[in-house]
Order: sequence, then structure tokens, then C-alpha cells
Amino acid sequence: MSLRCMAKYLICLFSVIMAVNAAGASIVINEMLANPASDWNKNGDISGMDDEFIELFNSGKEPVDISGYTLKDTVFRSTPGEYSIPNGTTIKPGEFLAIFVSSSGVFQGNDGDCIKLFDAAGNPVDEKEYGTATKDVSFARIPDGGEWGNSTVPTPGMPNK
Ligand SMILES: [Ca+2]
Ligand SMILES: [Ca+2]
Ligand SMILES: [Ca+2]
Repeated sequence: MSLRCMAKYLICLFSVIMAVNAAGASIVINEMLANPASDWNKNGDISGMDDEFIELFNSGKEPVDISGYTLKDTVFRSTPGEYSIPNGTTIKPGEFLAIFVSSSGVFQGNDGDCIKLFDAAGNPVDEKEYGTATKDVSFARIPDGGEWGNSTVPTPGMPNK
């Protein structure tokens, strides 16, 4: 790992820790499938883009209203995709919300990207940066809300495996 890369990683890590402390946030990015090769959104088509998903998880003990939270992709687009969570969206404790590209327009590059989640006031909540994404292998916190790993069994809207 180069010094520049290390510095970037530490800044990324630090900002996440700050964000979690600041908000006492219990909403996390829990799973991301950047390079889909199956019909994950069950619409009858396999699409390298539409079948991508980002899963949010409430790791806390209280329901969280995520109306107005925004998801952004960052690295490879001059105009990052941005999606605002619709009004009236709440995630109950221990529950999941899978958001597909087909509804969000927030893309995950196959050769690396950084997905960021902000609350309704624009404060950073969570982010996940990654390098190369393998087909149908998701980045997943295992157990849910825990440390990041990889999963060969993507589970949109369900507990990670
Ligand atoms: Ca992709
Ligand atoms: Ca599909
Ligand atoms: Ca999952």
C-alpha cells in the first residue's frame, strides 16, 4: 500500500468514525453488489447495471426515519449519481432496505468506487470504498452491521451470509 493510498484510507476511516460518533447512527451500508451477473431485482432481465444493489441496515434498537437521506457514488463519474430516499421511509431495528440501481441511479463501478450515505441534514453516515468487484460477489458486513467481508451469496433485503 502506497503512502498516498494509506493516507486516503486513514482519512476515510477517520471520517467514518467521526460520522458514527457524531450521529450515534445506527443506519449502515450493510451490503453492496457492484458487479451483478444474475437477475437480483427479479424483473426477468440480467443487467450489469440495473441488478446492482446497495443494502442499508438498522443495527440499533430504535426505528430510524431515513426520509431525505442521500446515497452518492463518487469515484468514476464526473457527475456522481445521487439518490434521495423518499419521504416516509423508516427502517425498523434489525431490518434491511435494498436499493437497486434501477430505482436509484447510483452506480457502483466494477473497478473501484466509493459509495457514501448522508443523513437528511447532509452529515456523513457511512461510506464504503472498494477496489475490483467480482461478478456476483457482494461486499457484505458479516454479521450484519459488523466488519466488511465478501459474500458469494448476495442477500438483498435479507441477513448477510
Ligand atoms: Ca457495476
Ligand atoms: Ca434484473
Ligand atoms: Ca443482505
